Amino acid sequence: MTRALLSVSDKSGLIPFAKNLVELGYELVSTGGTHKVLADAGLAVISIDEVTDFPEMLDGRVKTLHPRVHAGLLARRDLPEHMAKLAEFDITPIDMVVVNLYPFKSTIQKEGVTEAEAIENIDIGGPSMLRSAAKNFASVLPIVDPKDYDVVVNKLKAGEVDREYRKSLAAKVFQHTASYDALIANYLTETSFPENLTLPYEKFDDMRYGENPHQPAAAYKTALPEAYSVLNADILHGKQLSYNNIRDADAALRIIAEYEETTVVTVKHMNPAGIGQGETLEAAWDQAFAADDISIFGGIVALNREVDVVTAEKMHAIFLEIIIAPSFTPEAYEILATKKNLRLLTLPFTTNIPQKLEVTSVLGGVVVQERDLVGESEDNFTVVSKAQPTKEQLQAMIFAQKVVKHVKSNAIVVARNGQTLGIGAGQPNRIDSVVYSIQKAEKKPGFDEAVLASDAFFPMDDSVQYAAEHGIKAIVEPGGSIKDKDSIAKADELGVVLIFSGTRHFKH
Ligand code: 93A
Repeated sequence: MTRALLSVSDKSGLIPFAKNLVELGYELVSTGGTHKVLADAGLAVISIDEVTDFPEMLDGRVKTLHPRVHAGLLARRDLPEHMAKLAEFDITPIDMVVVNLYPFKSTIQKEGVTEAEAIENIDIGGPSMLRSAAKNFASVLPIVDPKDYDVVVNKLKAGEVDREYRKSLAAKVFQHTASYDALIANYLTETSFPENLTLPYEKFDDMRYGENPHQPAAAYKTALPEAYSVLNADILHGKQLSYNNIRDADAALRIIAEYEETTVVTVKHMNPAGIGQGETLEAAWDQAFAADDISIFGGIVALNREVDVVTAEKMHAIFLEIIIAPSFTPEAYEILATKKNLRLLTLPFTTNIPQKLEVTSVLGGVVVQERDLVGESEDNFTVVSKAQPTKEQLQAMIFAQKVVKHVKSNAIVVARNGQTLGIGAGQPNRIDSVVYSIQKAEKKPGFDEAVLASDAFFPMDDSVQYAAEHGIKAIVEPGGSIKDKDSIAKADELGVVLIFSGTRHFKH
């Protein structure tokens, strides 16, 4: 007779599955709680203590950790010595293990959970059985996911469970136990950068493709979800998000989290295209759109207030990929949803992004660092020029500093308070970004109020010179170059304000 051992915390789908197993000729063995559910459903089920000849003990910490269980799982059916050993000790082989684990994840997500409670929810016996069964997948079926019950039953009814499928079940077990252990390791780990990086991620979605159509791709979300994440947004309308969509929307969410004020952010290729603020959302949109009315096409828009009809009508007039906001009024939604492919996403916004590790791939490894969450404040500014800033210039500098940290280096942002006017991104030398951003900005109304922010120091005085000669009256940069004094002298010579922020914001 074939034997299945069932020991599950998540009892969904258990009874119909067990009934099918009985019909297929399986004898059922089970642990305390699972045994009760099966027996109450009228199924014949052997209790685990009858198999081990030992009672469950230590508050259930030891129920299945026994050679009668593990030898029954691990014996190689193709080796006569193994089978003889089972016979010698009167051990019945176990042909299927159905186990899902103590709910460690949901336990640590509970408000106010104690360490003792978390530790009690570390499953030891369950992963052990799963691993034994998975190692012996040639002969034993390891089932960790209730979603697999039906497929298993269908395959058994058809008479054969092919090796490929068995192997996939085993792989799933080791993925699952590895991820489970990773969560435990992270919960217990107090250092930022442990000996082994254990990052539990769960499939969010398979993508049609990655950055380009010839690159297969998928998205994963952290096993402990982050509330403020594009992977946690509700997709109200439109087709599946693409790989590039997810990254661009993420960039937009990071930028808009800088601002309490009513703000609209547009993003292209992970750089801000335009950012605008206003008394109303419509006014903020007008500013963001005017900031760069070309790049916005096919872009991603994030807005930090409920989208109203007037703003929706204006956005409806142009081609956009994604609009993400805390909410849409029903009328605004109706207008925007007439476009089949436009994605409308909602997410509760925050200005408080938690400090976590950021992971970036390199060939042969990853580099990890904490997020750049340094707040921008006048308190950190040092005026190094003779010319003193006005209050408006200081406000514009704070606004621009919050943008520049999200622009690919070398990053230059020309802005007035509440509106970007020109953004120079990703140039391998700083002066090119300076030239580009000013050329974009100088045609715009409001340029006379413009300040310039740089993500890193000026290696020589050419940036200050170009900016001052082209109408910029105030500049903020981190400072720290050995040639700072040249830039300061140039600022004084040309009568512009130069401020050192003290904080570099490279983004490579
Ligand atoms: O405390 S344990 O680590 N010790 C064990 O020997 C053991 N065996 C199974 N937890 C153990 N289990 C787990 O019990 C299973 O992984 C499953 O999650 C749970 C099922 O218990 P019950 O059948 O009593 O509801």
